[in-house]
Amino acid sequence: MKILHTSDWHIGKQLHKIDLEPDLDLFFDWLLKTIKEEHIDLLLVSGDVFDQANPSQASLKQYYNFLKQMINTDCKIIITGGNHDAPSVLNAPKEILGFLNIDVIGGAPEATEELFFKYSKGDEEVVIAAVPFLRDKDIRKSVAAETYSDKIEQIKAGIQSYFSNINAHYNQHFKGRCFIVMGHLYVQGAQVSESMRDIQIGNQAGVMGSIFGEEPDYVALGHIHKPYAVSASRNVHYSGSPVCLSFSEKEEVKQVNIITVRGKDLEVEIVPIPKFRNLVTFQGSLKEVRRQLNEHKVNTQLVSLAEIIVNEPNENVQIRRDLDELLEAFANDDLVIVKSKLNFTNKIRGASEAFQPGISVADVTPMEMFEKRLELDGQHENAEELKNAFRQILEELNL
Ligand SMILES: [Mn+2]
Repeated sequence: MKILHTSDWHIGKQLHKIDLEPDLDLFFDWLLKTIKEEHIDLLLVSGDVFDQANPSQASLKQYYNFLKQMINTDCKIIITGGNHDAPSVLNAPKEILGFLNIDVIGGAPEATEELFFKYSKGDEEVVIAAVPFLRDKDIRKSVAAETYSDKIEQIKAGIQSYFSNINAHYNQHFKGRCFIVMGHLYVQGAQVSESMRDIQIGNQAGVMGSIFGEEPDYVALGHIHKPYAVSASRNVHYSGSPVCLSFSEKEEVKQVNIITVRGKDLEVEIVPIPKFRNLVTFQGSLKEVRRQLNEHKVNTQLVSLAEIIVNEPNENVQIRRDLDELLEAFANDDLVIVKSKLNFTNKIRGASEAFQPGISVADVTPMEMFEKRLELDGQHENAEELKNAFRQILEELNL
């Protein structure tokens, strides 16, 4: 039996106002081809199907268009919800998708057994625990946490006991069979990228890889966009996102994982996804950046997206004007500039660093803005607490 693990599609994602729909269209074409050629029996999607809790009609269309094409294959699908997904949105078509061999777990169900699926092909049988992103209410007892760090400890303990219950259920009903656990969470050790939320950058609710216990033969994780083996020997893997979702991911080779199951023996194969688009950063003086822009040639199916960082020694109005002019006039079939930044390395003494002209609000995360605001206030005794409280608000607002 062959299983393909992917996650973090983020359908509907825009990178600095550029829609990544064509990138995902190319990925879905490639995925369908791979599923057919490799004779994949089961597709696992470990959360963050959509980028937004309320996906646009175009995003829903792209999702159903992919599922529709999958119906013509022999491959079954299990989809779980991530922190970006609204459980109700994923679950809405659950009943009808179930008839089409597509199982959906949008959010944590009441009963553990609802997470369990059994698939067999010939003599092979696998048991899947399709754990979605676990929300506060799923894992935390209704005791009020005194401080942010208490809350984080409660969340970690809650996640741990949730996965212990999953293993207990497996031991009780399926012991001895090949066992795959899905999850959408931050496991410590993984690297986070720009496109992740501040709460994950805080790293505070990260759990250890050991929470999955001895039982699973493979753990199919989502949430971290960089492909990453938490433990290669214990088969705990992040497949990563299929396309680059931020400039910090531009060097990554994206992948899907194909797992071949023979009894209790598993073989994991890392399959690279072709690059459909390059994200490039051009950095240097305005003159150097201009040269790099003109020299860039596209070598992928989709036009490259560029961020440019101009570093000039001294504050100079003319440079600012020249850069604005360049951005306005730049037109190229190979490249679109989506982000630009102008730095003067010799700062004027006393000038506020927090709100330099040339930095767009769009380039600053809410957390960075808050931190800068704190800095402007000067010394704050409880700065860390304030930051944690702000992080908590962001998390609760799902920003
Ligand atoms: Mn996520």
